[in-house]
Amino acid sequence: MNLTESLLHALVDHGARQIFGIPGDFALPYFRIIEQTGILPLHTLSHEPGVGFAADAAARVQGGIGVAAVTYGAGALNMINAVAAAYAEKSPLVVLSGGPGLGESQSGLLLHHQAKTLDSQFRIFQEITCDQVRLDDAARAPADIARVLGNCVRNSLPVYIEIPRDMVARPCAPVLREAPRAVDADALAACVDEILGRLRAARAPVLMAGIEVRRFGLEDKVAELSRRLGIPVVTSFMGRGLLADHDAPLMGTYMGLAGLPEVSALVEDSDGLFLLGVIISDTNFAVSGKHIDLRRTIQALEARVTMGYHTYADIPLDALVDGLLARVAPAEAHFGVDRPAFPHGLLADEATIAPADIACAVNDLMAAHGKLPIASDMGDCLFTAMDIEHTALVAPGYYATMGFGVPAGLGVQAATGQRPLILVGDGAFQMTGWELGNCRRYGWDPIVLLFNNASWEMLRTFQPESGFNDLDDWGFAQMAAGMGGDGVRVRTRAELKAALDKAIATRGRFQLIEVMIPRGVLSESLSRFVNAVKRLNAAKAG
Ligand code: S1T
Ligand code: MG
Repeated sequence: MNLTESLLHALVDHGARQIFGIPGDFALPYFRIIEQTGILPLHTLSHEPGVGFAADAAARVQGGIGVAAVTYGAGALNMINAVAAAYAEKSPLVVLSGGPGLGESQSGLLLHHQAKTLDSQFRIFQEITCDQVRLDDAARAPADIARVLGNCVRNSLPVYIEIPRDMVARPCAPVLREAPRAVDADALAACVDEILGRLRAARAPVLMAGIEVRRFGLEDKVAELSRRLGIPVVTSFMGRGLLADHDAPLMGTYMGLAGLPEVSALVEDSDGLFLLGVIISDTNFAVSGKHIDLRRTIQALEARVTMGYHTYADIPLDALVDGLLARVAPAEAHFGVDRPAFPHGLLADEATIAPADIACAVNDLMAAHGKLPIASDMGDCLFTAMDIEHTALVAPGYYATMGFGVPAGLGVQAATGQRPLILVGDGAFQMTGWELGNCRRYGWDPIVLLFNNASWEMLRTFQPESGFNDLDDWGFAQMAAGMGGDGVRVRTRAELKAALDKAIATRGRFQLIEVMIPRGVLSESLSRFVNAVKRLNAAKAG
């Protein structure tokens, strides 16, 4: 077995199901082995940001690790934003980069694709990954790979593996996966006892599920735990889509002043808020109507559990959930909640289209044809997703980068085989929408709802006086055919409904529905979010 084969088998062993990538001369040797061995299917895309977003989304939906394979310098450095997004949102992404061979790195010549020094790339990736290795010693490689991939899975964070191009075919032993780390049973028992004591003493306990519940594959167990505890569940903004297909007492998504008042009140009035895998970020908590005293909450994140002024260390989320389930008997009665209703029944008339109409049309579509997993970009399309029925959702809800939506949708279909619905604004589509041109090669056929308000509208809501937020009319729908899909531009609600009915009935080609939205017409969630931010800023300014 050679070093690349050993690495590929280790990736499969740690939960990889495919590789997304773009080669280069520093990467051709290891790409050749990827293609020849077929150990993992390879999907090449058109631009490295898309490679990173697709691999990230695949990791999020399949519950394993995502793999983004690139060349040295121009390739890897082109993907930094996507890897940073994966780091911020705790997605277990493995970056494979080709690199200079030992001989050439000692040639005394400056090499093409190098930035400052030959180590610059390695150092840059140290800032956005939890572990890194350069495979320049075949004897050490199996242990190094085991350590790095073990950290990727254990922390649910990106890692970086550089493969010098003169090492790819070196004989190499197989990688032995690291043994799982033991959890201190006494510490776990004390932690579980204290959590249950606090929840039982609370007048209004609430469980908030965050992204680590998905990252560590715990949705089934957390749904069961919420039923056993008999307490209402909400998701964080980033956790939207969690428990969508599970029988759990799910009230909705917490968005503070930007969200549904009944959900916000449940969280902000709780005296027993259990934050399970929730990132304490501004997008999750910045627009709270009432200040949430985090010292009175139970926070389980990054293998630590904090209550009051003390922290239990080394309590992985899966061990904590198992420990709680072991102590809470199955519920006798079914605990149901009155979940706020989502909009249905679009009026298919000649009125222009608002984001709320898109949510309504999608809810009608899913009611008639079954749920679709959603990949959303950043922009009002993501706020509109809050008015869509609970379904699997991948979105940059915290790091908030544009360009995620289309590549992420391709990653979802590659990973699950399910046809995704992609929500994307015109600004974000200008960045990575062209990855749709790769659908035909792989048989992917997403339905794409392009919110075209000819504007960076989110920015305009904060700074309406700036003319640079105006975007031109690119005519996206007309470009679909050339990329191997079908495109249609819709201006009325009747046209939107007809386009969706045709799209869902057409398989094998991506369906691009360019929805023309009058400038300044926002989703209700975004309107509430902007008003909340403005109110809070005004209050701070005194
Ligand atoms: N560049 C990247 C890669 N990500 C970003 N989030 C931004 C810039 C800043 C930014 C926003 S929202 C926004 C920009 C440029 C405009 C989005 O325009 P569009 O996709 O058309 O969506 P909509 O019209 O619904 O706003 C966030 C605040 O940082
Ligand atoms: Mg726009």
